[in-house]
Amino acid sequence: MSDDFKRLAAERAAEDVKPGMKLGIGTGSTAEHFVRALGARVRAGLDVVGVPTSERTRELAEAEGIKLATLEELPELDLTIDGADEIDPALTLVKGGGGALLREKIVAAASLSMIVIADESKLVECLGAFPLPIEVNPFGLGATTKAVEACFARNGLQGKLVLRGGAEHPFVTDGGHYILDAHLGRIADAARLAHDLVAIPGVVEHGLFLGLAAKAYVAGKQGVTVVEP
Ligand code: ABF
Repeated sequence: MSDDFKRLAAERAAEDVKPGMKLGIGTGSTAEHFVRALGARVRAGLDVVGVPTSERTRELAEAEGIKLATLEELPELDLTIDGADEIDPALTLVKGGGGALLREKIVAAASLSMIVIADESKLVECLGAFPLPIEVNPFGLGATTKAVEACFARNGLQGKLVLRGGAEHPFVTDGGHYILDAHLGRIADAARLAHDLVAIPGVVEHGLFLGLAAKAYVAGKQGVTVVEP
């Protein structure tokens, strides 16, 4: 059922794409529904160009016949469509469950607007139940881990940090980094935590997206609703 909702939200977003748009194309199963819906419109004659946020999305978009470019070629985009792991009432997001948060945030920040697509399970009153992905440089992982734990303590947060994939075979992002998943449970002050995390040498990026999403199409039993801050 939730996959049907993801598809509904994605198809609603695909209706917002106008001819000539330069698009940021997200990552994850909901974004994949968007790629398929966009591909159908492209094959029906819609002329757009997209910048994918992951190698996975690039492969899928190419298979759908969507014209692609790099962010170097198109440094200013009109609209990014992407999924999320959590969406709070202010449209602050937790993203990165799919491991693509760095390119997703760079592409979203290069876009005039961002629309989030999701099923209703992603809506939360307070962020944090979903583990917060923190992308880190593999160099000095131990020191960076300790610095992130100290940052949590300063923010009054209790959280277990788990290296995604495990020490033997850690998950490696498209950018060649590792991901620490922070099981915080509740993030009361996302802005303060975001500010403190990026100050840590070794932290490349984190999955808190603040002030980037203009609105969200959220699908559930009642159909698609528009969520705006
Ligand atoms: C991606 O979509 C990630 O940032 C986020 O984790 C994921 C959501 O996954 P799904 O759409 O598969 O629920 O943008």
